[in-house]
Order: sequence, then structure tokens, then C-alpha cells
Amino acid sequence: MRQLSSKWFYDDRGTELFRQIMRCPEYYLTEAEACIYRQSVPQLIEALDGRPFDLIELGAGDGSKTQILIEEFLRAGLKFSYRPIDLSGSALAELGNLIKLRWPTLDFNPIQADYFEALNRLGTATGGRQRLLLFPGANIGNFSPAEAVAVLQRLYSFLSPDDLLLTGFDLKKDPGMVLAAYNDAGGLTAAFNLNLLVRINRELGGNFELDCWRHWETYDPAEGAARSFLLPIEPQTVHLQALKRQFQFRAWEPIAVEISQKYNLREIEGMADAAGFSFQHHFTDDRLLFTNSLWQVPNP
Ligand code: AVI
Repeated sequence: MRQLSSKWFYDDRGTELFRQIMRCPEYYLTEAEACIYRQSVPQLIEALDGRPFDLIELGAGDGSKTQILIEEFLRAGLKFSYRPIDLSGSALAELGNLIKLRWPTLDFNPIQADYFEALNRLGTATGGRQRLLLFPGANIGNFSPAEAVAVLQRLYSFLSPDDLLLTGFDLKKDPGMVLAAYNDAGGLTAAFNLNLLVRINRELGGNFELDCWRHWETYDPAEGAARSFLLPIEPQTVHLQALKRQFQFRAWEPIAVEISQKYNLREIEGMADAAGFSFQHHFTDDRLLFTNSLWQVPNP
């Protein structure tokens, strides 16, 4: 099956559409995680070892949830820098404006890059500072389970003993609720997925006939995988000038554009183990929709 990586969703338009998705009523993940952040700060502060630290965030988006943590960390008198990492320059610029307005003296140092390029730039030497790496918003779910473990192993390799990783995982739940989150009535998710084709047309000189493509969502409750597809309602021949290539699509031939993997708590603990971390704690919301799972790099 043809596939497009979901990392291409996030041009400026895609970033804006994702923000709207995060605010739409069906997309329960955002509020569940915000609620967890509000409740978990005291235990997070306890888990930090008192050294100045770097708060590094993978895929910061608009950073609205992280501001809950920043507010409480500052209130507790903690010394830290905030280093959000995101592919979207506009998202980081807006976040920067917001942070400077709210906390003008906070050490704010964003990196516009993909996760690993940014972590490579940061390197492993920390000058004795602890790292609290945030991997929020179920971004880990956009990798298959096997890829996710490989990603978490790579994150481990950038960290030092006692560093902490807080990862957001969406939990397995009522399949109807998951499907609705990726198939919202307002059509935001459909527009978000179709924006991939808009982007290809603009950036690669493509000629996808946008009216002929449909968004389709599936959720397999056994596997825990929500999957998004784009389907042409009639045969299409697509030229991509920049690649000097032509692609034929039969009617209803799908392009897989995203996986959003859901887990249960046990599976997540197993992933901590497989990636070399010591599992510390699950911070869950009251309805058990989502967990932010805290792991630590063990001391050898
Ligand atoms: C960014 N990521 C965690 C979102 C998700 O839930 O998989 C992306 C998304 N795709 C459609 N809606 C939201």
C-alpha cells in the first residue's frame, strides 16, 4: 500500500488545523493530558533531584499544556531552561512571544528541527544539569509499536543516569470514542489529512484533484491502532513535477497517512523496559483515557 509519512502534516496550515483539532469536542486527548498535567506537578517536582535542569519538549506545538508545568515549576522556585523542539517555525515563534510575555526572564531556547536532529544538536553533555524530556500529546502513537520502542531507545541514548522522560500515551478505550476523535463531525481531521495533498501540489508541483479524495478512518480495538487513509473516488494520474514522476491510482486505492497507536498500561511499562528505562509512575486522568508515563534512566 502507498504511504505518506505523517511528519509531513505540519506545514503552517497543517499546524493550524491540528490546533483546531486539539480544541474540537471529539478530540479528548488534549483535555485529558492537560488535566493530568494539572494534577501531577507535585509528584513531578518530587521526582526531580533538585539540580538545575533543562525542560526539553519534543513536538511543542502551541505549548499550552507545558505552560501549566512551567507556571508551577516557577512557583516552586525551580531553576530550569525551556527548550521546545518543533518542525514548525511559526509555532515556535508564537510560543516564544507568549513565553516572553508571561515569563520574560525564563531561559527560553527553542530548536526548529525534527526530534533527532535537535537532540543531536543538544548532544549528551549537560554540564551537570538534569534533563526532563517531555514527549507529550501521544506523539509517540504516530509510530508503530516497533518503531516506538526504537524511538524511545534513541531518546534513552541522549540521556544520562537520573534523567527523566515523561511521555504521553493515549490509552485503549471505547472504539467509538477513538473513531470519533479522528473523524470529527466538523471535518477538521479530514481537512488536516487532505492538506497533505495540498502541500504536495504546492511544494512538489503536483496535480492531485483535491475534490476527488476522501478521508477514511479505521480503528482496530485488538491492535489499538487508529489509521487514517486518503482514497480517490475515481482513477487518478498524478504528476509531481519536482520529482519528474507520475503515479497512477485506481479508484479507492488507499494512501496510508497516519497511525495513532493506543496502548494499555502494561504494554507501556513493557516499552519502558525494552527501551532501557526504569518505569516510575503512570499519571492518568480520572476517566483513564490517557497516561503521562514517567520513566527514569537508571543508575548503573
Ligand atoms: C500529533 N498526534 C499525536 C495526533 C494524533 O492524535 O495522532 C495527530 C492527529 N491526527 C489526527 N488528529 C490528530
